[in-house]
Amino acid sequence: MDRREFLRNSTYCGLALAFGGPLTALRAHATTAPGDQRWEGFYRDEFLDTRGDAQGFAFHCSNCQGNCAWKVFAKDGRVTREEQSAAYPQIHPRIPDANPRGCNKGIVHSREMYQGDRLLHPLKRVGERGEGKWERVSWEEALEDIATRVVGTLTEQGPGELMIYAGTGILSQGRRAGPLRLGSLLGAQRLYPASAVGDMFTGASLAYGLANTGHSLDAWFDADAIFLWAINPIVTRIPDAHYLNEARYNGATIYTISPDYNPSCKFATHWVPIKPGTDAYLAMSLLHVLLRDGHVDDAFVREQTDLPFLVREDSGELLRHRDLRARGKEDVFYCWDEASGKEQPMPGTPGHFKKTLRLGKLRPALGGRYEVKGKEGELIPVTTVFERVRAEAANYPPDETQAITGIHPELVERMARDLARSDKAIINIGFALHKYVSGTMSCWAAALACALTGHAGERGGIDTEHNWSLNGIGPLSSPKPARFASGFFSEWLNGDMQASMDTHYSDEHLKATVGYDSKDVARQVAENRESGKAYYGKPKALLLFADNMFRRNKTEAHHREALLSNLDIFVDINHRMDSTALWADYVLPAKSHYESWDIRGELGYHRFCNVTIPPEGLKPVGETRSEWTICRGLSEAMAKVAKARGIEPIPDPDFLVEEGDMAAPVMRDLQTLPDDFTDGGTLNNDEDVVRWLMENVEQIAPWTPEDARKNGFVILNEKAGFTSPLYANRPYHSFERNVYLREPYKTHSGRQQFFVDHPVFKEHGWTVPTAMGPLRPPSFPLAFYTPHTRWGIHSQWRTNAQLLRLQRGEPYLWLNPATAAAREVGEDDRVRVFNDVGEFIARVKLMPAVPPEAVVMDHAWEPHQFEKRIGLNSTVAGMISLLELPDGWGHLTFSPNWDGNMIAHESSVEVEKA
Ligand SMILES: Nc1nc2c(c(=O)[nH]1)N[C@H]1C(S)=C(S)[C@@H](COP(=O)(O)OP(=O)(O)OC[C@H]3O[C@@H](n4cnc5c(=O)[nH]c(N)nc54)[C@H](O)[C@@H]3O)O[C@H]1N2
Ligand SMILES: Nc1nc2c(c(=O)[nH]1)N[C@H]1C(S)=C(S)[C@@H](COP(=O)(O)OP(=O)(O)OC[C@H]3O[C@@H](n4cnc5c(=O)[nH]c(N)nc54)[C@H](O)[C@@H]3O)O[C@H]1N2
Ligand code: SF4
Ligand SMILES: [Mo]
Repeated sequence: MDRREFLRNSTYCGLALAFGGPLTALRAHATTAPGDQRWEGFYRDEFLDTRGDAQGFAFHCSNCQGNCAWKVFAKDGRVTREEQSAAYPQIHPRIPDANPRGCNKGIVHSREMYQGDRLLHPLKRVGERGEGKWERVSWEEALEDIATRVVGTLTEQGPGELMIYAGTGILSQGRRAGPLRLGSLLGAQRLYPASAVGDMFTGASLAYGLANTGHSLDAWFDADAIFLWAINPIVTRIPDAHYLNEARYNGATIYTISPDYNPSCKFATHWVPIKPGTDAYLAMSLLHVLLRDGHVDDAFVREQTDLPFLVREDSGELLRHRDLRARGKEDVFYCWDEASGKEQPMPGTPGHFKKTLRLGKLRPALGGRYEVKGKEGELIPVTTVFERVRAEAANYPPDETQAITGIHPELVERMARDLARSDKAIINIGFALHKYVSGTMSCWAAALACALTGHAGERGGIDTEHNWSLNGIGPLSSPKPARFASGFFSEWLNGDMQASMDTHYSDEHLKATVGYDSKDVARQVAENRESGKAYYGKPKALLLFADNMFRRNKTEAHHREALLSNLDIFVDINHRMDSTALWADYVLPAKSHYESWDIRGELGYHRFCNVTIPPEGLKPVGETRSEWTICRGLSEAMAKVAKARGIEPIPDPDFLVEEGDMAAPVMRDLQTLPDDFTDGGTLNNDEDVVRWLMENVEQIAPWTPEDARKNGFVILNEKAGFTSPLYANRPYHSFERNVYLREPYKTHSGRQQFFVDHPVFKEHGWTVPTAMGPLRPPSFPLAFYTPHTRWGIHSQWRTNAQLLRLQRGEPYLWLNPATAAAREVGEDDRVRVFNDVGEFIARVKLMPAVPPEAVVMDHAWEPHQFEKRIGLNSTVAGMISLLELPDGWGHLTFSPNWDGNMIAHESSVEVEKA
């Protein structure tokens, strides 16, 4: 509702007219004398009017980790406002509560719902793809045509040619279940979203066998030291950022490590102004100081890590049982036991009969060189992982890495000291770190720094992205096996990304900065295609839900063309016309955040599981339908086609099920699809789905939808923690089961792992954490990186008029005044940003806070907000890291905890006046 509309509709109207028209009325109020209460009346009336006649609850199911409960008000079936719910209980009198939660973006959704780019009706493309010519069609017509074509793909080409991908626009458990379930019944490809977008924490995967690990954010409050490493919580974790201020007030020392003075820096005690992409050098220098000064928590390291494991000096590999015994095991590893003066198998390794980290009488040596007798009686020289780590870290004294990182040695010493002497220290690894090739190493080294200083459990440690464990969802989202595919790897191949990598990065430069070249990448990619990371080929049919694939990917247009050229049919399901929907054959209008039942409990920054319950009597916006309803409609339309054509169940031999003593292929039965989808008519709508989840996910027990009606949320129980219990009255810390109960970690060694002897790691000298990068080529002078924006969750809310007014209304980038002056560019000038893979045009905002060697731009303007509709990813060359490709070595085997990233921040650019 705009101002005029508001004035027309509101009860204030009569009063305004009495003053001689709305404007006069406002002016009269603006000049009221002190003590005049009429302004208050104005707002009270607005409040009353927009609080409407019905109230529900909602959260935003976008890729925002906030997960905030809102009250949503509606009048005459139309949402009129949202208010932050402030009902979360305090878990302990000494810990600040999680209220009120919310942000500038969430609160505009009531307007965004009705704004101009909202999709209202099914649309069918009538011009060329991307031409923007559409015809409005009925749901029946759209579903029938889509069903006919998808059934054609399935019967003629097989189930693997269909991709049903649910992107990051619906990351809740309710709304996401529709596309997942349909895809699973049909055997469609399903990309792993975390790696498709570049949000994998492979450094944490290496160390813990877990990518997402950490704390609930109230755990910041009583930390002694907090290291914000390539993360900007003031902007990207808005509703929890208060815990940082409160921690500071409570005595914490806070470091921010970032090239720009980002908004979180002013809440820190120290800013560590690192040069872009050089973090692995800083991390190695931290290790250098810790080891040099003996800051080693001896007991912790011996028991909880692989640092005492023996390494063969001849082969450079871990000493294994099979080295000592004929037919010995692959996964039993050894230490040098000081008590018995010989090698001993470490308990808790996967192949050891003792499934505990408890050392008993063992006293594993951390250092030294020894000899052990091999299976043929030969003497094998061995040393420890600890020695290897110490030797590697010795190469990175802070006064030498300063030339690369720009960080003064005294600051590094201070960081190391603060980490070592803190009772509780947390290193938050931001999502920006693994968008550099060195991110894996930086994070792995930071994990090692936490291990050396004993930071785990209640003493803190690494925090990447923390999620809760929700069991029991499988039968809903994956009743049959689907083609779960590596996200980054599929995007790499589907988008033909190697082409722009080869253009932008020369092999000599690659070798010099990261030690491998494009041939090494191509070879590993080919090897993985044969045997490793799950990849199912370019799809022929794509049903894309809530994903802006053609915006988020690197070399936008090249990726798009490579994928589109192979597609017989592309259907986009979104609540608004985004840059990807623009290229679809069909666009189907979805409901958005406030409009259907939903539930979200997996985000681990707080313990509350939010539930969306739309206000009573809410009218659909246009002809929008929920994802569940759309998928049910598709299943019905497909069954109709299958019946008409007499299509029998299609065998899918990629997946086998037991049938008596035999293995039989899974059958994809199109005729029974609607019944299978609704589970015999019990899961008809979103409310049914939410009820099912509340009844079947044990972490949500004992709550019911009726409980959620009180405040829009329920509270997860103790079982929600992956690696620790979630205590009712304490912040969550990870790895308590390992640290206190001595349960093995989910790694190859059963311990925190800092030595990997996969052949690729060995060949490139990566067996222990080391430094590499930065990779950006010198052919263009400026680094280009794109932190996440305050004004949207990626492209969501990015076109909202209110928010655009707060940020110049059109795409702009930040330039250091010196960088701008050298190019005779001034404030608000239009500039061309270019390199050898693309170019785009944007305005300049002069910003002393960004480093002179970089162009920094808020991530996720829509390409169609730029001139010529070319967005910022046009200048980002494709790049994947060889470190993230190896597959099939212990815990480094494709799974949600081992996949890779599309590298976003290693391209370089030049800027000139447009
Ligand atoms: N408001 C808002 N919140 C969001 C999102 C959003 O779009 N908007 N998106 C969500 C999602 S999906 C994600 S992935 C996260 C991302 O949020 P964050 O984890 O905070 O990551 P970024 O914003 O990409 O970058 C954080 C900071 O990294 C720093 N940085 C850049 N390059 C380097 C470097 O080379 N070294 C170091 N040490 N620091 C560097 C920059 O100062 C930047 O501000 O935010 C989530 N939250
Ligand atoms: N250069 C560069 N590239 C990057 C990054 C970077 O930092 N730099 N960051 C990367 C990261 S971390 C991420 S997470 C990705 C994010 O990139 P994308 O995954 O493309 O995220 P969005 O642009 O938010 O797209 C989500 C879509 O979901 C839609 N949507 C929202 N709610 C609903 C709903 O309820 N129903 C339906 N059907 N649709 C809905 C939204 O309208 C939006 O179009 O970008 C990646 N790309
Ligand atoms: S966008 Fe995220 S932080 Fe903002 S209100 Fe919604 S859930 Fe909360
Ligand atoms: Mo992300």
